[in-house]
Amino acid sequence: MTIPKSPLAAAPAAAAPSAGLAALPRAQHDRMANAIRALAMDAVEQAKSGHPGLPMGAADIATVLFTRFLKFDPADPAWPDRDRFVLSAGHGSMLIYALLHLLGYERMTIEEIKRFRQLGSITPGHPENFLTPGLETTTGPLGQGLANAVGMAIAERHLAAEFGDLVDHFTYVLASDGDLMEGVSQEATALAGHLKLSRLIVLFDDNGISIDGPLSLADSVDQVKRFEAAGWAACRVDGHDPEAIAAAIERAKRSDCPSLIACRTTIGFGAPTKAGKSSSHGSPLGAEEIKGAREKLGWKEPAFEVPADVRELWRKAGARSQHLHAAWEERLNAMSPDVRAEFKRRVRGELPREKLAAAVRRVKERLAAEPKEIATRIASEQALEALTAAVPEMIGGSADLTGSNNTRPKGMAALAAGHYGGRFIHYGVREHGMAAAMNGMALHGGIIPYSGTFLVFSDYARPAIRLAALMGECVIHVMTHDSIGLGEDGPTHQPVEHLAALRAIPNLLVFRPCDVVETLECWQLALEAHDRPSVLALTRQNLPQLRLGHDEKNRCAVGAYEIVPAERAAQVSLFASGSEVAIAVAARGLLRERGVMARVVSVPCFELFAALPEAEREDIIGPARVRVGVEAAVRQGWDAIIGSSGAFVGMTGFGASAPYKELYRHFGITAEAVAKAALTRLGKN
Ligand SMILES: Cc1ncc(C[n+]2csc(CCOP(=O)(O)OP(=O)(O)O)c2C)c(N)n1
Ligand SMILES: [Mg+2]
Repeated sequence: MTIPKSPLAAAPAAAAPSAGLAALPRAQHDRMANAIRALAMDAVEQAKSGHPGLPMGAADIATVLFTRFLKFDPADPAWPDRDRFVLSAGHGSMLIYALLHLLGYERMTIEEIKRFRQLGSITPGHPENFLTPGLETTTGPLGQGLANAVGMAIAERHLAAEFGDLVDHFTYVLASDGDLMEGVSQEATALAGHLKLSRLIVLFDDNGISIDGPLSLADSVDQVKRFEAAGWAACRVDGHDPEAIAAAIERAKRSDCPSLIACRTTIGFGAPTKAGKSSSHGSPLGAEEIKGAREKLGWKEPAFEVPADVRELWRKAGARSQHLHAAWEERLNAMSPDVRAEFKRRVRGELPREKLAAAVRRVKERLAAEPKEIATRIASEQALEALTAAVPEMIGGSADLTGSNNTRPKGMAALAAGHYGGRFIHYGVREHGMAAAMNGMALHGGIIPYSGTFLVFSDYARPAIRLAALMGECVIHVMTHDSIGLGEDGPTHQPVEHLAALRAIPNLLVFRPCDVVETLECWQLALEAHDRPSVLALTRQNLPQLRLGHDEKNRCAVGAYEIVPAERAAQVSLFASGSEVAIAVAARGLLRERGVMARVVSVPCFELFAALPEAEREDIIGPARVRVGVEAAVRQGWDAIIGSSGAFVGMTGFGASAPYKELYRHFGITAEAVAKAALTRLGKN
């Protein structure tokens, strides 16, 4: 096969592999790679579904990487300083399952390989890191893994700036054509090039095939030029030539920028009639084809059997980094007790609880003494000043809306190329790449990433937010300008369905605080939710402080609570979130004038409320006959609180461009409208 030359491909290869990375005799390499191919063919065949093409095509790349470069220890998959390997092309899951099995990861038994894609196995269709020890992330939606890896590489540099050589590893990615076609790859790799993440190495499975057929049907990008334009080192190699792959990785490791190695491969390598064709991408090869492949590859063993010599070679590869692990433990033990304790705390993902509680208390006391009428985005900035000082693992950022999202507290230095100790990331206008990179930072460990954009653009970040929820990662999205209350920017910028859409994502916490105190409380809850992502929906416009006096308790923790009681037995319960709580409070006053007793319940978080035992929920909802919900958004989701017979004051379509007070009047989200809705239900209108 002729490999097109790029300028960088012509650069001299490393004279010799670095110490301890000895090349394998070619025959040994081939047998090791063929073990991956055979396990992949057999598992897919047994499952009657799956993707044999990628594992068979990329087996040589993986064999070189895992036997000569990757630093890892199967005995401790969570070793903090392991190199990260991300299989971004998650459909090729059998590649990583075969590797974990062959390398000696205890739980990846041959039985698990035989149960590929079955309920309860640790070998699901696409890799799920929360099921399978040894997986760094959950992949399948193309492009996400690559963008996660960018976040991992950021985390590595940041923690290295703080903890020195306790954090000193590479992040490798195996990406497919599909990964590179997805838009998120552009956002993430542009950021990686800009930040000069030289420890990020992407091995591109450049097989020229995707599901529909040859890539030429839909794509003609020169990926090497594309990555070079983004500040990467990029080259092409023959992806079935172990020495060429090794030399390219050696070069990449020495580069002062991130590297792309386009490895030209044949999908389904070894399959007699399906190799090089999309037919090997995503279905079992069939008994005949597998028989032919075994002959072609010289693999004589029956299904699922790995000969002892090959098993031995793989086990040796698995044990390769044990001395590096031991040396790392020694370095950790040589650290001062304070640094060691702090490092371990961060890695465990354990908050500095006392410092955090003290910070929250201080701000609450200040707000009790001096109430503030400010936008919740400003309240968030003020909360962040205290919280980021108490919680050093918080790394902030914004997708080019820093001044609007208020996510950069005073004095927080930028994290930039060569200045990785900074704690604020200018992500650029890249919401999707930002959210996916944040997932990678959280997955890396030692960091709680938070960021900012407008709530309406949560759609641009949604695929990554969904995966954070699936994986159970603590990432926090500050999303400001959360309703028509943003005013003049108009309906393109005014979210109406976004709260409902975000609340529909399982395991995601969506907070919409009503004032400065609730904002602080919601921040605290988001930080404490160590296994869930959060969105904080915040206002552009000022809101009165409704929570007056000092209250030690985090009232938002139950998701909904009575913020203003009725004077006597309530006939009406008014439920509202965020900026509409003040409207509900005003409506309560109007109803009082009409002799109707109403209470107001603030609902800062549907999910926490829904998690309460039924009796507690009933108690908060209360016995009042009439229930009215108020939120400047669509009704969807509110029936769980107000019932299908409840009244709802909100939006039924898109917003409009005008000063916000006018918009609230125009769309009828006013105290008068709320009072009227209640009176109508009481038959008093
Ligand atoms: C976001 C997203 N869109 C679509 C898919 C469905 N899908 C799985 S693999 C694939 C493309 C296959 O081509 P390639 O990435 O080159 O992988 P190869 O066939 O070479 O292994 C597609 C469209 C997906 N997994 N993720
Ligand atoms: Mg492909």
